[in-house]
Amino acid sequence: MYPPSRKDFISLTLSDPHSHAYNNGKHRRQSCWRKWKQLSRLQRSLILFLLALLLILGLLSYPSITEQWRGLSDREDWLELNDPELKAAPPGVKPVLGPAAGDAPAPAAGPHLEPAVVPDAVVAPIGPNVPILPKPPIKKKTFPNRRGPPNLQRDGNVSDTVGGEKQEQEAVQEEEGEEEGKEKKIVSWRGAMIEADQATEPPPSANEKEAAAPSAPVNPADTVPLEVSTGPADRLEAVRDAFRHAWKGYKDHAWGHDELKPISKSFSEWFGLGLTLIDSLDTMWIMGLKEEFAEARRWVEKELSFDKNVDVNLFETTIRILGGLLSCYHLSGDQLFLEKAKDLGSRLMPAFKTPSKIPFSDVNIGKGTAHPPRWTSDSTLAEVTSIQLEFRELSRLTQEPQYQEVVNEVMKMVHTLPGKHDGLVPMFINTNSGQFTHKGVFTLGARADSYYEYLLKQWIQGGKTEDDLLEDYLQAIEGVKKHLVRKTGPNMLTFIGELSHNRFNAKMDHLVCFLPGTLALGAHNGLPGDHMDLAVQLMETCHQMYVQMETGLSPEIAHFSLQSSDGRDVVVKPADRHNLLRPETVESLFYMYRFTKDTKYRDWGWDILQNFNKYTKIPDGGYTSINNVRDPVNPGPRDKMESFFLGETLKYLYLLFSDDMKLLSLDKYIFNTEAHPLPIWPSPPK
Ligand code: DMJ
Repeated sequence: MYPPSRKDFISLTLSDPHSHAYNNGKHRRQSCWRKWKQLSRLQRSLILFLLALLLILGLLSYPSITEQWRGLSDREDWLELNDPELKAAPPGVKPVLGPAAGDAPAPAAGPHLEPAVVPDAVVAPIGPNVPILPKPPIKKKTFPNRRGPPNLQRDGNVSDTVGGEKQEQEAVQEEEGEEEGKEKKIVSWRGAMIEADQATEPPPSANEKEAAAPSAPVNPADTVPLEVSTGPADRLEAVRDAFRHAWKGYKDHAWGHDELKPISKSFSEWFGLGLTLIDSLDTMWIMGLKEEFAEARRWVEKELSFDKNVDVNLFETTIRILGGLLSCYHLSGDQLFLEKAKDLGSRLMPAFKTPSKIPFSDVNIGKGTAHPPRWTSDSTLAEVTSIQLEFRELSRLTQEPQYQEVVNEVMKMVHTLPGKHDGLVPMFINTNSGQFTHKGVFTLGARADSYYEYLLKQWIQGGKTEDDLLEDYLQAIEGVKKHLVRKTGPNMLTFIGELSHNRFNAKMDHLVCFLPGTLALGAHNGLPGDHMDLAVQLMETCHQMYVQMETGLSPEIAHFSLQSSDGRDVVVKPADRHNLLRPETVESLFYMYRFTKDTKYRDWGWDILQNFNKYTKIPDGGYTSINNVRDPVNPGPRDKMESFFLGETLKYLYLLFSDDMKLLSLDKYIFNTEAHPLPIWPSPPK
């Protein structure tokens, strides 16, 4: 519910409509002064206040202008630091940079904490094997929690922004430094930038048209020079190296904290629970990084405490921490992880104490209280329907039914709820009424994605016996095919768009690239063959989202051209050009390779890894999100390494290159939405 709009106002008359027109300047000045003196004190103060505000706004906009200029000079710096000849290189062509130096295993020295110090400039060592990243963007504002309020959509396509939500949206835009993004409303959610305008089939802008060359799907070799293809063993070792490098940054500068800021060599906290460390544990186990695993385990044993007065997000904590702990317990058999999982699980339970039994988004794990976000009593649909694998498993392991009961109740409610559209679900659900809200917008991207994923995976987890889950999944995929699947005009690439109040929007989040993998997993488990056909087509599209970019890395959001005259298939809006090191495409590549053995999927994954190494690797340790996948010269490092880069992206790459098909067999394990493997149950749920 929103507060009623305020009706009180102050009327201010700045000119007298009946006054004469003046043609004498002095007279005009005197008259202005007289009028000024006639104003009440309140009116004068108000005018002065407005003038001061305008001045401040003017001053604030100054840095963004200078920053544009600075961006250009950064580009020059980069070129000068390297080879002058490079200046002549055509756009999009970047020198091949080999693996960075300093890839050695993490040093034996113990972890240490460092205060957050942001250097003015990052000067990378110069050498043939060291990628040089440009200076980090200068942040104008910092935000305590970038996973801000959701973008509520009412009455059509434009999101309503209320009070603090609007301020936060604007500030997020400022933080991203994407001046062009201001033309639309965007918010951050689970790290994603989400566009408010949901229902257009936008023709490319004049500039985009100009830039778009009519093309067949791009061959990666045409856009980004790649190293000579290597065998599976080398590739496995390359992923291990990448992990060690990421871990080194985390260990050196963020040990025990949530996320590494690799450029400023500091860290950021989200929940204060060592998020990256826990998210990474099973990856280390799988990669055989024993020393690293042992050291991290010691931290879990000695330092990790959930008895903390801290608000955590139920969904993120469940998929990353609870899922990570449960997975480690299964892989290592170490009771410590189960004990920690039990402790956390019980502390998350207050989230379910709501009038509708639809859980609140946030829980204070120390106080045992829960609440919705400040701006709404809604929960996000994907969040309340993507915690089931973990809670159900916790019940099975502990023989305590309450965990499984609360999450099964949510699924039961959603199963029967009105407001679905051929199996597609709205993005929000109210914690008081238990009804869908903001109906009419349907996406497979942010806020709905893992609902679909968990329908299938719960069905598989429970031994394929829970018919409601299968029914909902099959219906949803039919809904996807009917309403959301389209082909691009230029090269007939199949993509998944969005539906907003019956209008189709040719927009696809990178998050949607989980779908090829999920469809393939369904087909592998006996679901219709056309699911696999769709998976193959979508996998190609997700691949194209990478190779059609100058860095060979996908943007956060792609728009697709529907007209054959449009030239390019994939169009990226300025505000969507960032890459957060997300896993969805490599996740799907892993499934596709396991089920088809087509080596092209491995090659595509290999290209992605190399491009992460070229454009996101920080010489001293760690990888960073970047601002612009279309600018290989200045990709714009963001100074943040998401925990899912270690928990998911590198793990799926490793599994993609591994020849050991028994390593986490997909007939024995299902991966939660954060890539933490959990066993498929030997017997159906009670
Ligand atoms: C992860 O936390 C999970 O994969 C989630 O389901 C979606 N977003 C991120 C990765 O992109």
